[in-house]
Amino acid sequence: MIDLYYWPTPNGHKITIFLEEAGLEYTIHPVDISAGDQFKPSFLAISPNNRMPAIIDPSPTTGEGPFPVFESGAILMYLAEKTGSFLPSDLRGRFDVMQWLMWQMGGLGPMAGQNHHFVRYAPEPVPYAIERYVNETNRLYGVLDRRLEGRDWVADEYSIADMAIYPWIVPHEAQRQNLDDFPNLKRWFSAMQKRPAVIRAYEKGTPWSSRPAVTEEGKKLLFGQKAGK
Ligand SMILES: N[C@@H](CCC(=O)N[C@@H](CS)C(=O)NCC(=O)O)C(=O)O
Repeated sequence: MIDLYYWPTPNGHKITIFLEEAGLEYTIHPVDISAGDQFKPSFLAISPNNRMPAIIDPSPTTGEGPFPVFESGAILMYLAEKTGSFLPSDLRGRFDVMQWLMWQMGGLGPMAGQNHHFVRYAPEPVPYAIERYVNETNRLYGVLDRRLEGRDWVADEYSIADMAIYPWIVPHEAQRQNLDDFPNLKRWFSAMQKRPAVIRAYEKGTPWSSRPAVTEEGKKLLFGQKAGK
């Protein structure tokens, strides 16, 4: 039984998608990032970057006691290795997936994250920042659209790359992107939306996702962080 430290945000959804796809049993421990749960010492012991998601695998295949993992990309890689699924074992296939996972972790996630910040949460409009991150999100959508031309999934088979990318495309309207401009991406998005495991994963978040993602109090906690807190 995997312990999942989770809040229903794009990075959180990646992991419930994997767990549902793989049929692994898991317990959700909500980490209300608007209420400051991510700063609790018990959580920092698992995730020193005070970010969710994180997991603890109580029974890793090495058998050396519970194993904690933070960073959603690392969690996906860990779970893929543990289960032998959604990550090819041959070198080319493996790194075809890994490069798109890294593209999401280093590109789409951070850029769309800044897009969300300046479009939705900044206390006053900063036109330069909005244009910069909406444009960069648009460029990345274009890269993904070209990759998906003539293929069903981001790599040859459905993989952890699809699982990592999808939750960052779900808020495309809020990111000021129009999927009609990206026909291959739109087709892939629709196929992802229909997967039963993806539907179940999003349903798992509903007890918490009906609340506002970030409250006014939460904004102070989330957007004023410095070293030493
Ligand atoms: N690179 C990290 C990013 C995780 C992340 O940014 N999580 C956000 C929610 S999506 C969070 O926990 N924020 C809490 C905070 O900013 O204190 C990952 O992919 O796991």
